[in-house]
Amino acid sequence: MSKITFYGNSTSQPSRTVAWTLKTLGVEYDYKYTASIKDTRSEEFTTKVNVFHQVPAIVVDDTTIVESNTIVRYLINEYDKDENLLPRDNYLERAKAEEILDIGTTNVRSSMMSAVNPIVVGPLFFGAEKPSEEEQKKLIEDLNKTFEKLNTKLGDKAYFAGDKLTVGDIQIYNEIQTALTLLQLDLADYPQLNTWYETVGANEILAEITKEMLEALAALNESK
Ligand SMILES: N[C@@H](CCC(=O)N[C@@H](CS)C(=O)NCC(=O)O)C(=O)O
Repeated sequence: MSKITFYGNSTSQPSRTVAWTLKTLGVEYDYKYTASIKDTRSEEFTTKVNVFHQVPAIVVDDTTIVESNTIVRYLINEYDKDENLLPRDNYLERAKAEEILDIGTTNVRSSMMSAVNPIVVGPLFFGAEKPSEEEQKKLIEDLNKTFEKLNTKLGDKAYFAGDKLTVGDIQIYNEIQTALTLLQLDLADYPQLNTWYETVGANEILAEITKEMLEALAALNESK
């Protein structure tokens, strides 16, 4: 079996998706806690792990892989023989599920970040000025449009790709969870999405990872 080293941290949404995949598949790995900015921009990390200074990253024996979706696809191809996290042999079913994974890191992530960065991350961690009340309202409205679209995309399905949880649900959950927590929002106006959010959040491994995120966030806030 290959030796896997995982670089990440629990406040990073895509790192949580990789952590969930490793734990759910029961893959053994060494964890190297890597703080965003402080560690990711260190010379050691950028020369040895990821020149783009981002987590998550995994090293499989001597090969480094970055980008959360590439990492989870690799882990699933290698270790998910029973097709628990993504369909394997039916390419159309696979594409339906992978589409959700990619929507998580493109549309959903950019929409969350467009609100979370200026309203919370910039002012809290980089001393940036907070946008005006009016600007904040507009950013939240844009975010709500994404929730509305996700609600429509979900329709009456239990999960985004159908009646089975796939790793794309986890990727989207982690992005939404960060936005709801940092911006103190809820999904009450999006009933299907709200039910989905509660169902996915009850996954035992995910709940444990989310708890770690909330603890890490509280510690970060205290240190400010
Ligand atoms: N598309 C990447 C996004 C990775 C990313 O944005 N990582 C952030 C943490 S969530 C990071 O490491 N930032 C540190 C930095 O920019 O130095 C993925 O899905 O893996």
